[in-house]
Amino acid sequence: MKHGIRILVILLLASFLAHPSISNEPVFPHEMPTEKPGIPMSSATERMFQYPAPRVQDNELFSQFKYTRLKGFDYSNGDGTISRRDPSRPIRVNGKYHIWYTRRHTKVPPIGWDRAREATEVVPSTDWDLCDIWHATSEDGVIWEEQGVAVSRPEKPSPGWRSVCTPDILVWKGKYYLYYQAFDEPSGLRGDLCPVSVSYADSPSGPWKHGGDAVIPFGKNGEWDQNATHDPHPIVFRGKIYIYYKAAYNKWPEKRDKYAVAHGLVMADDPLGPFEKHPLNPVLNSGHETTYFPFKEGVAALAVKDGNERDTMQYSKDGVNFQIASCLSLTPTAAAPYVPDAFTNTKDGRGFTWGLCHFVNAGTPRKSYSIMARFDCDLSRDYDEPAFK
Ligand code: AAL
Repeated sequence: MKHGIRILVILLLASFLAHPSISNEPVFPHEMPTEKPGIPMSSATERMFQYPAPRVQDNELFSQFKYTRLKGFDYSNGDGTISRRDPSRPIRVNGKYHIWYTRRHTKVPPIGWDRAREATEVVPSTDWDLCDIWHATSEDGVIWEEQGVAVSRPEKPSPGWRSVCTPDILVWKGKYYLYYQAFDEPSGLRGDLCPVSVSYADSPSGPWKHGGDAVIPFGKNGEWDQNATHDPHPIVFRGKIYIYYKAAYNKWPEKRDKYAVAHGLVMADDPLGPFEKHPLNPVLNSGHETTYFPFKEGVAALAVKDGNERDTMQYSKDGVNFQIASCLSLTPTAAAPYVPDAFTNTKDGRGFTWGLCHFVNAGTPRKSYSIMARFDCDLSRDYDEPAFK
């Protein structure tokens, strides 16, 4: 018995001496300090000081997302011949929300990018092949009324004759500008290596006038955006038009195993250009689509799908140097939030509580199509109620 007690005492003493946390060093304060304290810290604790304040658990750039099915859109019983995807951010004009989106209505569903060579003028390769840009309105963001085509494919060989898709909206000096991808070949061949066109109108209901092609120019040979500028996403920041865009490099067809995405920034004083590329491009290293919004004095970005930093919210004071602000899950794909101050040149961005997104492959592999949905969240500084109770 005595022998046992002696062994216990020796063991306790040994563990006390070996344990580095039992020391006279100050421990980390109970309240998260605003300044980094000069005490030894673990990597995880040290990293907390790289996040924008407040650094507590209730990070205002964190949210969960709740999804709601939209009403008012017909999908031809899900036979894959009608698809809606890549919605623009909703804007509110005269008491109604307006959106624009990629709409495909073909006699047959897409045959797949790997069979793109078999695509014809009526047979689509991918979901966004042979599409036009449509317009819908809503009073509550859930029940939508499809208004008809806003920008249709121009005559061959004008840019976009094969497909126009993936629009987003800018409101600038009382006029409306739609930026979108313009395909000259089926997606899956060299069609995806396409630039951005612009159309403009005096009213959200159009008519839309063609305003230019290749407004976000490709990079020089060897540059990351040398053959695609996709997903144009305009905001007004520091008095200028900032358009964030994506380039998917090594996209189809040759080097799918080396596929990567990044986002760049172009800036202009005139919505029709010329747009100047930011010298630090690319500014985001992840995210299949683009979602940027004014937040506080800077810009926040949602990186969803694709890349090492997928499913993160990022923040930058200058719209250029982004850092991870939070990690998210079940994020909205192709997120298009309703951001009331997206175009007001705010210096105190408020965020958002809802928006639209899309779900791809809503049908079976042979009857593939996409649907749009609504998401709700609490990424607004003016909204204290959590979206989930
Ligand atoms: C979308 C967008 C672009 C791509 C394709 C259609 O979600 O990223 O528009 O080209 O997928």
